[in-house]
Amino acid sequence: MSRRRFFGTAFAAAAAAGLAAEDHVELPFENGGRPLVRYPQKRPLIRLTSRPPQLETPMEVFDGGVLTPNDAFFVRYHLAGAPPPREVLVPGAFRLAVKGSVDAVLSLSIDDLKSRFAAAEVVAVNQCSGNGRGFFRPRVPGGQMGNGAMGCARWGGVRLADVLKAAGLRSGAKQVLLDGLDRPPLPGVPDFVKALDVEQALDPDVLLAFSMNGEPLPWLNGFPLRLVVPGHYGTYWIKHLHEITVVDGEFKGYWMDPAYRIPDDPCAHVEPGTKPRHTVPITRFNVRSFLTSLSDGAHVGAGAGVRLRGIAFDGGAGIREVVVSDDEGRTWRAATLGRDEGKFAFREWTLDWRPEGKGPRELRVRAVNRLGQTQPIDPLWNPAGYMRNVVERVRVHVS
Ligand SMILES: Nc1nc2c(c(=O)[nH]1)N[C@H]1C(S)=C(S)[C@@H](COP(=O)(O)O)O[C@H]1N2
Ligand SMILES: [Mo]
Repeated sequence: MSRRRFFGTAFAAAAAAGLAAEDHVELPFENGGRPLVRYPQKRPLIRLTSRPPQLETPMEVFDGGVLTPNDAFFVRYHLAGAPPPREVLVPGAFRLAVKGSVDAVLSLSIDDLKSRFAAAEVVAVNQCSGNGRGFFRPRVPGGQMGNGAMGCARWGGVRLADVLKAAGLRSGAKQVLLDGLDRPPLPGVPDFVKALDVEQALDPDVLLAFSMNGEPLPWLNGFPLRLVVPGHYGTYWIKHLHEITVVDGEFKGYWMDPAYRIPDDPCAHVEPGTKPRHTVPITRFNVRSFLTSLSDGAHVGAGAGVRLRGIAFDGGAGIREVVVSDDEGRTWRAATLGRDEGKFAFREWTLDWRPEGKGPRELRVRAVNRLGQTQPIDPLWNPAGYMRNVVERVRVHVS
């Protein structure tokens, strides 16, 4: 069976009946029940919606190393018709167009990208702006995700800057618009198009990626080509990228304004229940850290030592320190940081813990980046449920 047929039938089957529900998880908030569902090229993942497919990674996957396996990587789409039609899966037919305020319009196949531009690679976290939205109190509208809308991969491709230079930016060029092959299901629904300022688009860290952890991109993560904007929220990481348009003005499309905007405040927050007076487009990740080796409710033997393990990341400064508390934040101990895979990657941390006494314990983990930025003890709130980065707490039972 051809690749194309395989995807077609597998999707039809999964979509038709919500089939292949293998199990069920309860995310720790109201209405947090979710099926674990298997999609093409994916192991069973936590399904938020089926049209379009939106899948979360179970937390225990992050305990397996700093690179999230492709088959466990989360999936997020906006338009009900996504992923785009399976014609996309014919790599020979695929072309990336570069047009607008450029000297030469380009039409590039994946092979053109590979042969005409220098290879580039980055290990980087992709995280949805709404990762952890389900925990917001008061609750906010939008996909009620736990913390599984994130992942870290080794992305391979070419630099967006090199492709833009090959096209030749005209002097008035101000923004670069990025569009994927998914199309609105109805007229009037705005196409998912994002904009980067030219300076940002020319940043050598920004890639047009065709590989993920050494394999072609999975279908649901943007095959055959996606944008990778290290340190920036997933909303900019356009999947199935097929059109780059350079414009002289500021793009005002729906997905830049009013969508994906945060309060214009250093911590992107407002008083719970209120609206921000001014907003700006969301950009970089704030600092986050997680304990991955123990889940809420886990039992730990008294007297025995246990090695705690987890991950931390930020928007590209890099992680300086991770500290852990087992006494409601009165005292903190520094964890040992694992191998540095680069400033955009998950950073592993470990700490040997010997709990004293028996009974319930709460473990808290907090990271500090190289700019001295850290995580709030109490959650910050904004009406879109973006950028959650509170110090996470895991309750365990020592017995
Ligand atoms: N074409 C396309 N690209 C897209 C989106 C989309 O809806 N369509 N969603 C974006 C959002 S909001 C996120 S969080 C990331 C998620 O990437 P992933 O599905 O590979 O995990 O894709 C981004 N790229
Ligand atoms: Mo997102």
